[in-house]
Amino acid sequence: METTLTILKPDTVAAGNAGKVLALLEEKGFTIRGIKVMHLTEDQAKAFYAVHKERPFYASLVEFMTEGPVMPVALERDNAVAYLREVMGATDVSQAAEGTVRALYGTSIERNAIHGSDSAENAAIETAFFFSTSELIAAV
Ligand code: 3AN
Repeated sequence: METTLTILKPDTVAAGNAGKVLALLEEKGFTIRGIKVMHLTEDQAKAFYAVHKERPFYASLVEFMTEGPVMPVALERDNAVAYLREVMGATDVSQAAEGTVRALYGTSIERNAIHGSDSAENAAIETAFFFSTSELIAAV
């Protein structure tokens, strides 16, 4: 079993799609180890996406991620990191495969509904960014 970190982004929460996305993830075999709803501060959003700080879309991304509440979720499943990337779909919604979260609920390359860790190493870092050990159900 592996743990990965997703964030239901402000567009998903504001549109009332959080429950539908969580249901889809559960149908795909993910179980929830930790979940919260929070409104990211600018500093938190900047820190979370620090890897992108030189990119032209960084300021806009930080603004988007702080425009309303998000839901960070720690998810467990066999092959969780790679499989979540598959279930999420491509970054650019217009390229996302049918049935993926981004194809269903995203609206642009930026407002793309959901975040998912891109490696096991980042999954551990990103899970720890949002959850202390006591806030996570023990891994299987
Ligand atoms: P992914 O979320 O698919 O791993 P990343 O890590 O390259 O994609 O990008 C992080 C976030 O930055 C994306 N989820 C999206 O919201 C935003 N983003 C990525 N590329 C662009 C872009 N070209 N223009 C605007 N926003 C972007």
